[in-house]
Amino acid sequence: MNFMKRKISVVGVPMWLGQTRYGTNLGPQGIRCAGLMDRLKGIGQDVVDEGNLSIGITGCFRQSGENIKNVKTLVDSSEKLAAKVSNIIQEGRFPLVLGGDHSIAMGTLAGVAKHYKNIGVIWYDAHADMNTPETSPTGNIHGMPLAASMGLGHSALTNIGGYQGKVKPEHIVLIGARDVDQGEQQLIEERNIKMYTANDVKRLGIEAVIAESVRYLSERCDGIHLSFDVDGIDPAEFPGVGTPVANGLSYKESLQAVRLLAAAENLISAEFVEVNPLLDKDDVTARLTVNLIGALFGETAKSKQVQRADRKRSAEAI
Ligand code: 4U7
Ligand code: MN
Ligand code: MN
Ligand code: MN
Repeated sequence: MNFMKRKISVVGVPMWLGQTRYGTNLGPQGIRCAGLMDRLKGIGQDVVDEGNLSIGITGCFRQSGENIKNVKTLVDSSEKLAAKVSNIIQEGRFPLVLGGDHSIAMGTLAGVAKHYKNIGVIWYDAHADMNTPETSPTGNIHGMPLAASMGLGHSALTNIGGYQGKVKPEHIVLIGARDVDQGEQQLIEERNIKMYTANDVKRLGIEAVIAESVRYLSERCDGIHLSFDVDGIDPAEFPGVGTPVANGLSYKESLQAVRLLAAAENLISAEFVEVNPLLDKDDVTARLTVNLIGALFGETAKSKQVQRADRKRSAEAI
């Protein structure tokens, strides 16, 4: 399988206030410590680690009178991330954003959408993340980023980046959904949003789902963003997540999904979110996430073997 050589800039976003469980802020370091940079360099990608975004979380929860938590912190950090992502694209590089909880997608998309009029989004997730303060059962912003990016919900969120409507409903594909709230379901139906539930994937096969998704988005969009929430994968295999939902996609299916996306010339940006090292078991979620990211950028089982042999040789040389 061919893969794209890209100039990748990694940026970590140590955010956890989009939900209530401390630990997703440690996601970027967890993923790095599981070997991300060496793996991407090992397959010959030009990759730079730009470090973590400094988002200055000072307090804990802030709940206003509305059903939405920590708005100000989230808006400030999303503005920073939007500017960072926009700069990376300006420099001709590919933004690879490491979360952090999924609220960070508002910032990523605000940055990417400055450069692309019609971004296509693959939202790989157990959830639809299309709540608004009116529909949200929790008030947690990590359940709202896709609605906000479509221009729906709290005005502080929809205006991130200084403009509204980063993504059009017909340019979204949900993959792996299996815990969709009532208001979200209504929105999906009203706006005719394309969705492959976890059951659809089992029925159709992941190859067909990715092929159809890429075809659908390529016909309509000028680039594809991958927003990969690791809770899309079954919690038996990916335990290090804050909102686990049973009957998920398998790791094997997910690896196949990103392998297929590695060949997509119109993939313009990606984020991997919701890894919580404090809830993980023996770092398995972080380590397998690195496998997924490696595969998205062209790593194959064979290239991993070659790297292991290289490492062994250089260890012996010392
Ligand atoms: B994630 C939830 F109610 N829908 O809005 C909500 F079930 O980024 C969960 O996908 C959201 O992990 C999960 O709080 C957000 C809940
Ligand atoms: Mn999510
Ligand atoms: Mn989720
Ligand atoms: Mn839920």
